[in-house]
Formats: sequence, structure tokens, C-alpha cells
Amino acid sequence: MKRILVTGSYGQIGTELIGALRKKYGGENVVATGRKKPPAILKEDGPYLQLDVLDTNQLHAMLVDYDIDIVIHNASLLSGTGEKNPQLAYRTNIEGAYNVLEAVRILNLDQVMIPSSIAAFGPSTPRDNTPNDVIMRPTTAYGVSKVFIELWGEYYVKRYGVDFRSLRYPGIISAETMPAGGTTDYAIEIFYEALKNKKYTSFLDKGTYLPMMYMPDCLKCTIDLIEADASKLKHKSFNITAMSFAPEEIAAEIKKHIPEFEMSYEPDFRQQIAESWPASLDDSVAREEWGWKPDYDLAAMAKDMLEKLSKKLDIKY
Ligand code: AKB
Repeated sequence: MKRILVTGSYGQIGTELIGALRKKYGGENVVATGRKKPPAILKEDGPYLQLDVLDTNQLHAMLVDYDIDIVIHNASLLSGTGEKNPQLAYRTNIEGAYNVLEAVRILNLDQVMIPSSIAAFGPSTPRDNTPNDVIMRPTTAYGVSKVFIELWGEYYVKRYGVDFRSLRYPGIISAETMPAGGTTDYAIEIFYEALKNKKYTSFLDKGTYLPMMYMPDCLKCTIDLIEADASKLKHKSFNITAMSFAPEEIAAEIKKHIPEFEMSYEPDFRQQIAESWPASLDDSVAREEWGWKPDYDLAAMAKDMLEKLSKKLDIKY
């Protein structure tokens, strides 16, 4: 059984990814790490550790001590936070990914998966049905860091034979852990506010289409890509998507379940970020090379989100 170390394990994707990986590979084989101390509420179903990927000695020691084969490097600042502090985004996202790739190369580990994002595209990229291989000139610090990760990772594949893989995550919607500082976060906040207050003010304007995905699909594509047969992967970085909607469309979907729900719009600095990203993605390369296929569309996701959150918050609708 391969042993996997995950960074950023206490973030939105990490918290749920650890559970899914442990279910599949066994608790002891999945080492959860994060920069902050592990939250006290975590179950003791495997190692939960504190790791700062900017500390290369600590990173190398942990990879050796736990006999790691695969690294999933999730630790990253998101787009909104990156614009507030580009220098911190550089250190966390670019230096962090560099350190992880170097450790994987030096220690000759089996595989490294580092997520990219729709943020890797920019205003000069075709916005509709954006192809996998297309111009990428992002205008955010976060987006630049994701292009660096893709290109540096692919360089290590060619130069050193490192097995690097990457997924361009769209906005990920989930009920367990809130994301922090992303542009697509509105599509999660809206569910909390719809249940708690029956109204929500969106920080993205009407008509702002973005590619999105529900967490179960995000977990599925992450694990599927890790397990994909290397000989079939012609690409290393993949577009993946499950749906695309604008704020008024998710509001209309929620209204089907909560008829009193009202939406208003007060776009902030994230509007400009969203407008520089694709509205929808073409993920046919992922479908062809490793069989990607999502399970959740907007209606199925909204129904499940409301059910999960109403239980979590103990609010009926
Ligand atoms: C963000 O909004 O910054 C992220 C992303 C799309 O990568 N959710």
C-alpha cells in the first residue's frame, strides 16, 4: 500500500480529502499535515501533524520518517487573499510548491499531485468552453503561482522523470469546511445565509458565470487522477469541471427549496478577478485520458448541500 502525505489538510478540500483517502488506503497510510496546529476536534484515525513546507528540513524529515511515496500538496493561498498580500502568495504558493517538487525529486518519491485552478487562465484566454491547451496569462498573484506550478512540475517530468500531476480545480462547493479568501466562495456562503437569514448579498454580479464542482466530485477526480495509469497520461495538467452557473442561477435553484430566499448584489474587488477567468471549461482531455466524469449538476448539488447544511446547522427549511 502506498503512503500518502497531504499538505493543507485542515483547509476546505484537505479536511474531506483526508477522510476519503483514509477510507480507501487506511488511516496509517495517509499523513495529514498543515501549517497550523491540527484542530482538536479531529478524529484519531491516522497521523495529524504540523508542517510548514517553507521549512525544507522539516519537510524532508517528515517524508523520510513516514516513508512517503506520494505527496498531495494542497497548501495554498486563494485568489482573494493573494490579491491582498501578493508577497505572501509568492512565498506560500510558489516557494512552497518549489520545495515540495524539489523534495520529491531529491528523495525520488513515486508521485506528486499539486492542484492548479481555473485561475491559471487570464483575460486573453477564450472564456467559453476554455480548452485544456490554450493561452494562459493570468492577472492575479494566485493565477501566476498556479501557472508556475504547472510549468515547473511539467519541467521536472521532462528533466528528472518526476511523476507530477495537476488538476485545474474550478470553484469547489462543500458543506464541511468553509474556504478562506477565494473568489468562488460566494457559492458556499449563499447556502449558509439562505438557511440562516433567507437572504444573501453576492459579492459577484449577476451574469458572472464560473465553472464549479461539488466536493464529492472533487474527491473523486483527485483520487482518480492519482490512480490513473501513467502511461495513458499525455498531459500532466487537466481542466476538470462539473457545472457552470451565474449567481442568479444558483439563487433560483435555492429558491426552489426555500421560496422566501432573496438575493441582492454588491460586487467587490473579486468581480474583476472572476471576469478574468473562464466562464466554462472544456474537460474532454481529462475525460479521454483518465475517464473523468462528474456525478453532480447544479440541481443535485444544491439539494444535497441544503440537506447536509440544514443538519449541520440544525435549521429546517
Ligand atoms: C478561488 O476562488 O480562489 C479558488 C479557485 C477557483 O481556485 N476557489
